[in-house]
Order: sequence, then structure tokens, then C-alpha cells
Amino acid sequence: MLNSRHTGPLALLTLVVGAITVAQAFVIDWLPEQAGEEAARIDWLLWFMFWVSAVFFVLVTVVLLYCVWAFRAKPGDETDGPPIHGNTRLEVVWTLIPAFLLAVVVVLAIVVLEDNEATAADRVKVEVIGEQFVWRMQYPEIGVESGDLRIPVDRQVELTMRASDVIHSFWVPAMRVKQDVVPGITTDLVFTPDKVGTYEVVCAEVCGVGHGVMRTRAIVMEPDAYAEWLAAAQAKVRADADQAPTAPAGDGGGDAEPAEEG
Ligand SMILES: [Cu+2]
Repeated sequence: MLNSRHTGPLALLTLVVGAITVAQAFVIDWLPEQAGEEAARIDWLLWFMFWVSAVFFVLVTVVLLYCVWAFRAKPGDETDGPPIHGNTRLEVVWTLIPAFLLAVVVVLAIVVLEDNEATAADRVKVEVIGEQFVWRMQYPEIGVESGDLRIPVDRQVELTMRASDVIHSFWVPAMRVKQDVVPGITTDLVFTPDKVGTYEVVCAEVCGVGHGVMRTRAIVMEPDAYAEWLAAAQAKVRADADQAPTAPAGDGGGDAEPAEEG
């Protein structure tokens, strides 16, 4: 059992390692800003797992460091340690505790994912095509295509995603959502932006030499501004269609051929 001469140094070491662990969690700004409803839930789960891990990290580190120092061999001591076969009670305890914690995390993760993936009736639907090395956003109901993802604030977005060549991954760090985009199948991603602004969209699956530049923007707009943009984009599509019926629709990225005038 723990000898009283160990308690002082152990307590001190626990304070030091604990303080460093807690400090780095607060001093360093680990996560990007949150811009969607899902982000708070994901971050809550992340920090929950962090703090549980932190407790055990401190415990294990303190015991390890202290044992290395307190029970080191004396110079010239060449003897073996006592023969220990095992300790059933200890092994049961150190199996049950992690198993319990893992079960808790699994349940919490299921709850968070259920919440994050629940769809709202009035969601905005956008189709996303991933191809080496661009993202194309299509608004099928109105025939608009855009290089940026433009979406209204405080309304859920559902992305229906396809890849035209290799596997990509659609990632919006500020929304804390990421989903693979895979040739031959359709994948979905839902999120609810709750802050107006421009956020990065990143391809998170190595997809070829241009993978690093396969980025675009998610532009979260006030509902009025979004409606205006949508109307303008739609008007442009109609005007283009009147002039050249086969011209690709779009704003940014889509209109490679100059429209024929006159
Ligand atoms: Cu990619």
C-alpha cells in the first residue's frame, strides 16, 4: 500500500502535470470558429472526451514519472525485481473502467449524430459534384450552378453529393461536418449554418496532384441577400439560355465560353 513518504511528492507531481494539462487546453485556441448548430454538439463531445482522457493522462503520467524516479535501481544493484505473475483484481478494474467509458462515449456519440443528422422540412437542397480539382454546387430546382456554396443563415442545408472521378471528401471545418464524396454512389451531408460569413470548404481526401487547391467557400448569407443572389443567378441563367441554349449555367467556374452577342 501507499507509503506516506510517497504521498507528498505524488500530490505535488499531480498538481504540476494537472496544471500543465489544464493550461494547454485553455491557452491554445485549438478549434476553428463555430458557424453551425452542429458545431457546438461536436465540440461538446470532443471536449468531454478530452477531459475524460485528461484525467487518465494525468494519473498515468504522474505514476509513471514518479515510479521511474522513486523506484530506480541503486547504482551497482544488479538484482532482479520480485517475480510478479499478475493481479486479477487490477486487471478486471482496468478493463471495466475503459469499457464503461467507451460505452458512455458511444451512447453520447449516437445521440449527437442523431441530432446532427435529423433533417428539417424546410431545408435548402444543393447538389454537389466533386471532381479533380473543383467543387460544383448545383441548385437543381432553379438550374443554377455556382463555384461557391451560397446558403441562407439559420436554415438547414442538405447536400447531395457525387464524385465524377475519384473519391473526395467535403469538409467545412467551421460547421464541423465532413462527408466522403464517392464515385458511383450518392452521399448526403446536412448542417445548419447559424452565423453569416464566409467559411472554408476543403477537400479532405487526397485526390490527386491538385488536392491541396481543391478548396472553395461556403458563403452564409442573410435570407434576403440569399434570395436576391438566387434571383439574380436565375435571371442570368435564363438570359444565357435565351442566347445560347447549350451554354453551361452558372456563376463562377461554369461559364467558360463567351456568350455570343447579337
Ligand atoms: Cu478532392
